[in-house]
Amino acid sequence: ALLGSFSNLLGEVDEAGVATLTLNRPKQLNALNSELMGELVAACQYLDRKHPSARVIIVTGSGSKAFAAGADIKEMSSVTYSEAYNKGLLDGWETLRTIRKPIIAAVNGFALGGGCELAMLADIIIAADSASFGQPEINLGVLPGMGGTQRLTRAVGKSRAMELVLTGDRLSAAEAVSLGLASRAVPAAELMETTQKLARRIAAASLPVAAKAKECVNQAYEMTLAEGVRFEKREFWSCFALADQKEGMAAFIEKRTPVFGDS
Ligand code: CO8
Repeated sequence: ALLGSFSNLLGEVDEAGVATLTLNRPKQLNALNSELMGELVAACQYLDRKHPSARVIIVTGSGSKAFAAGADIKEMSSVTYSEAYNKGLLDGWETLRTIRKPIIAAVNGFALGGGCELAMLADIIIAADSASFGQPEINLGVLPGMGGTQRLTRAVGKSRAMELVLTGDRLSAAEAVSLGLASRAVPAAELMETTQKLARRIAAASLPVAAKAKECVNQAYEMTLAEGVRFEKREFWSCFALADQKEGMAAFIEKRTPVFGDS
């Protein structure tokens, strides 16, 4: 079913609970203006907390050329420091961190600047072989401002991140996979099918357990190992408060497919 009406976004949810949000400014290579940010964040919040059946969110770009070629340079070009600071220019993107359902970025073409940072805000990146990742902000007289200096460094290590951020050079899909930035690269024509297949597998899990597992993995970037392991242990123990734990283990023992009720 179609999801709302947006100016910069297409949204739908299928029977399996897989929501697809498509950045829809193809003529501007899906450049991320503030209106698009507002719509994407609101759509994700709605899918996360209020939609009756959405279980996994796919974010992709319309057209074959770009996932997103960055924040909208035309919108930003005349912004002053005080406006950026006082209005919190583009800081709404961090709200995506509060989304509990898994988010998969299906990267078709350019994922540059804010586009690369948006992909890294997702939980899993699947890249079309046409994908190209980079942080070209240095060439515009700015630096990555949507988490790029932090998430790229955690994804590919300091030396490579430093090179990418200081030169604006791009990574191919194959390089992104070999560095661990993306989990796989697939032929462009198979990108959505592969991503939907993965999303449907994730959608079959117990929703609260998938959300807990996602939160635990993300805590690996926030905590020391000792704190992270303690966090994980408590979340693991808390699974035993769910009927889905009983169902999952009973189904294994009875050699059948589990039917999770999300409770
Ligand atoms: N913003 C606005 N418009 C864009 C953008 C963009 N980021 N990227 C492309 N467009 C527009 C172009 O202006 C052009 O429009 P028009 O036809 O009206 O001239 C149209 O999209 C097509 O683009 P091109 O003609 O340039 O297409 P090419 O195939 O020749 O080139 C490229 C494709 C290489 C992707 C090229 O468009 C490009 O270099 N784009 C800019 C990439 C970039 O520098 N991105 C970083 C932006 S800065 C950023 O993201 C900062 C994020 C942090 C901010 C957060 C603050 C908190």
